[in-house]
Amino acid sequence: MRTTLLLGIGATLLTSCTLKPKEEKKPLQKPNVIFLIADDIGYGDLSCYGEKTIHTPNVDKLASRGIRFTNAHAVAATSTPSRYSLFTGHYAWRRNDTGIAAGNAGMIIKPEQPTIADMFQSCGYKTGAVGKWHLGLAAETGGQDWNGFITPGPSDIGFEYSYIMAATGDRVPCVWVENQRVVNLDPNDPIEVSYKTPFPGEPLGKDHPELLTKLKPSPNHGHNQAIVNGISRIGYMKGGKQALWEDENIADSITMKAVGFIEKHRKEPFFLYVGTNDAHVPRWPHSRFVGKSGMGPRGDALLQFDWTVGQIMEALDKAGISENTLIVLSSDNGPVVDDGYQDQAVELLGEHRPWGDFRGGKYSNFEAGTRIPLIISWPAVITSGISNALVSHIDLYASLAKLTGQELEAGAAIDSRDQLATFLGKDKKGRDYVIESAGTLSIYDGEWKYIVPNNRSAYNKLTNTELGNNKEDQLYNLKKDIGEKNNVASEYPDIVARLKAKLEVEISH
Ligand code: NG6
Ligand code: CA
Repeated sequence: MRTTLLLGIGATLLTSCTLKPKEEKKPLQKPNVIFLIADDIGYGDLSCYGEKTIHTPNVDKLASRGIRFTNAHAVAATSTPSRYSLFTGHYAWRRNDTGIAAGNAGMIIKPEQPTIADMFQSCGYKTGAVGKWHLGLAAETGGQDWNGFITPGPSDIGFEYSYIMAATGDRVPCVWVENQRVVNLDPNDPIEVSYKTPFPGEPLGKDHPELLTKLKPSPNHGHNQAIVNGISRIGYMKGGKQALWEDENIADSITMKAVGFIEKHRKEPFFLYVGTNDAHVPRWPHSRFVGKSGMGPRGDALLQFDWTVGQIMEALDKAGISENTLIVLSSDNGPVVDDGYQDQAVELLGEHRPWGDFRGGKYSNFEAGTRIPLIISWPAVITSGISNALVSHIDLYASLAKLTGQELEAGAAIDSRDQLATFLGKDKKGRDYVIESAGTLSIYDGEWKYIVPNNRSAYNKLTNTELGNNKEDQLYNLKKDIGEKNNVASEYPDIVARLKAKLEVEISH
């Protein structure tokens, strides 16, 4: 089976986009594929993207071996819809239930819906998901058996192995779930989770600030419910004391499991999704990073992310599989400084601009919400460089299906287009346009960006983010006005009409 597929791959590569191995060595084996998806890391948070204030040497090394995209877009400005779209090749905004998921949300991707992991699995890859999940577990909200086998779960949507946090670092349950069972659970101390009702006798952050020994929530942000490791969270939780994660070990745990997966499967093609936590709140990096950035926990967490990248690259080198491993490094959405805890991110930011030259940030329709770093490296095939091509996460599914020679099954990845040549640096243009979402939709064609009018608030006072909402049409020329300062919709009604028409065609699909 493997041999046939291998021949298929070679043929696909050569016929579909006239790619060849850089040097005429042996025929290409199917590449391993790793998605390394950071959480809330912005365009300006990695030194290879030009900001001078933070130093991320491992990411920069990866970029120097691969292609660094300057015009790459996530589908959404928050995690759940962004990751949903990445995994399914289906725009999250087509559904009304893909907003930020609670820690006890039911599976957002239903087992019958094809995913990129299914696609890899069906062509013989070993598949794994490690780290942040945030796509729900079990058939319905609140339906998880936290003390038994949690099903359906990652294995039902293509991930043979999984080691995940159910939602986010700031949402209960604060435990690792490995192959759909809570790790280290003491059966005599069962876990209970609720997003509605507190558990009698369990202290809450809002009543017990003296128990918040690590981080206190920012005023008015919530995050003042269950207390785990001296940090209050969103949601209520009881029990499972032995299973609780230590926040400072989250990056180590994710990295160790990712490296373990690589070692175990080094002799067979694999697809590994690694969702890191780091810059997402609560930011509590390991002590070896503390104080190293001069920017407090957020900056230190960026260094921690860089360390994870380095560890993964080193594991690939040690396993002798660096050359033929395709790494996609990106972020789920743009950056945010104060996202709910008093961690001094605002006070210590200094000159650092996590959003680069862009306006807005996480949650925003302005560019910084969804303009994300993207680096793709595959030393055996890709010639390194920078690409200004317009690309979106949505196309990774169809493009990697093309790479592996797979036909998309009926109904799979309906919004995903084959952009393999662009992702591999051969095509410099990319998509005609991308669609972004943050409560409303935007369409951007590489020059003009149109944001659909809406009645939502223009500003998120909690996070200090300009959200890009407006009752009027908004049109920006990003070639001349990268910071989206001048709304020129009234001057260019024809361009507004053209972009609106394109968007409507997409919406009606
Ligand atoms: C928000 C949280 C924020 C963060 C976000 C999810 C409040 C006030 N803010 O609702 O702290 O958890 O959800 O972030 O609750 S994401 O990157 O996972 O989408
Ligand atoms: Ca995120």
